[in-house]
Amino acid sequence: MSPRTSVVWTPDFLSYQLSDDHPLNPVRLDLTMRLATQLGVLDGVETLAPEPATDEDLTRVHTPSYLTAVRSAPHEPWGVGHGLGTDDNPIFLGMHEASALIAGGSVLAARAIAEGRADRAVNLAGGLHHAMADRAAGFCVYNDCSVAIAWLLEQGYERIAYVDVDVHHGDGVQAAFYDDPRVMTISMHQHPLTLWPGTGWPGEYGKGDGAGYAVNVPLPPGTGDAGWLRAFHAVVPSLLESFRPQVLVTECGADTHSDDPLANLELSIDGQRAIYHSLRDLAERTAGGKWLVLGGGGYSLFRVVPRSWTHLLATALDRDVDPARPLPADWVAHAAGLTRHPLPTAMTDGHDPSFTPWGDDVAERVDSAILETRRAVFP
Ligand code: V1P
Ligand code: CA
Ligand code: ZN
Repeated sequence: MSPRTSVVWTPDFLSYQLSDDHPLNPVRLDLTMRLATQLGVLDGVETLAPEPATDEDLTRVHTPSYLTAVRSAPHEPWGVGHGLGTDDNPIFLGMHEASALIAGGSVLAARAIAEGRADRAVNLAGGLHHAMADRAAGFCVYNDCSVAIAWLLEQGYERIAYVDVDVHHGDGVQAAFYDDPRVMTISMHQHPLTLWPGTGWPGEYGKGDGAGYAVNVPLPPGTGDAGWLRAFHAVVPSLLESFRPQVLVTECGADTHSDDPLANLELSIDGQRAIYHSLRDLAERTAGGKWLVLGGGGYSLFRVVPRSWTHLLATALDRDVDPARPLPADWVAHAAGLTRHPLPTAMTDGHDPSFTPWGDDVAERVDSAILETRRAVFP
C-alpha cells in the first residue's frame, strides 16, 4: 500500500515573524505553499490545521518559568532574560501564541503518525531546533522538534531517531535528549569553528545511558553536494539500520545551499533533493515507513527555500518533481513583485549531485571529518 502523508498547514504560521527585517521571514513558507500548489504537488491533499501546543506539551521540554517569560515578554519594557530581546530573538507581539502554534503543528504531525492516520507527516513551519529548556536561541522560541519527540515518548515510543540536515548544529534537540537512549540525535552541520552555535563536535556523543546516542558530523565550509552526501552515507544509514527507530524525525533546513546568506556550505537544489530522497529511503528501510518531516532554516527566501521545500513536500507525498520542470509563470510573477533578486526558471540548479567536481583539499578535509566522527561513535 502506498504511504499516506499528512501536511500540517495554517496561514497563521505566517505570524511567526520575529521582526520586519529578520532573516527568518515567513514569506518563504507562503512562497513554498504557492509553488507546491501551482505545480500540482498538493492536489487532493487535505491539510491538517493545528491548535497551539498546550502548556502540558511545552513543559515536557521547557520550564514553566520560561513559558511565563515568553508570554509576558511583549509587555515587559525592561526585558525578561531567557535569551529574549536579542538580535537573533527579538520580542514580538503574539510571540507565545505564534510559537506555540508551530509546536502544536509538530505535535499534530506526530499524532497523525502515532494514531495510524498517516505514515508520513510534514510541518514546514517547524524545525526550531535551537530553543533550550529555559532559553530562546537562534531564531527559535519553542523547540517544536523536541516537543514532538517528547510527546511520542509519552505515548510509549521507545526508539526515535532525529536527523538534522540544517546547516546549523541541532543543539537544542541534542541537549533535550543527551542522556536518553530512546532518542538518537544525528546532526550534519557546518564545522563549529566556523559557524554559530560553535557546538556539534564529534566528541559530543551523549552521556550516561545516552552515551553513543548523540552523533555529530561537522563539515568544512565549501562542502558541496558530493562531499555532503558522501559524509551522510558514511555515517547515517548504518546507525539507523542498527538503531531501528519506530519513527524517523528529520529537521530539513535548506540553509546548506550555496546561495544562503548565513552559512558557507555549497549545496545545490539538486543536492538537497537527493538528501530528501535519501531520508525517505531511510524512513522506509529503517523506520517502518514512519517519517515526521520538519522545516528549519533557509534564508535565500526567493531563490532556494520555495524550490527546495517543494521538492521536500513532493518527496514526502511520493510525487517527485522533475528537476527540469519550469517554474510556473504565475509563481514567478508573484515572487518578482516582492524582490529585485533574479529568480530561477526551473526546479533545478543544473547540478548532478552524483557528479560534483571539487578540489582535493576539500575532499581530504571531508574525509578526516568522517573519520573523526567514526572514531567518536565507534571508539
Ligand atoms: O551568530 C549568531 C549569534 C548572534 N551573534 C551575537 C552571534 N547567531 C546566528 C543564529 C543562526 C540561527 C539559525 C537558525 C536555524 O538553524 C534554524 C531555524 O537555521 C546568526 C547568524 C548566522 N550566520 O549563523 N544570526 C544571524 N546570522 C543574523 C543575521 C542577521 C540578522 C540577525 C541575525
Ligand atoms: Ca544540522
Ligand atoms: Zn540553520
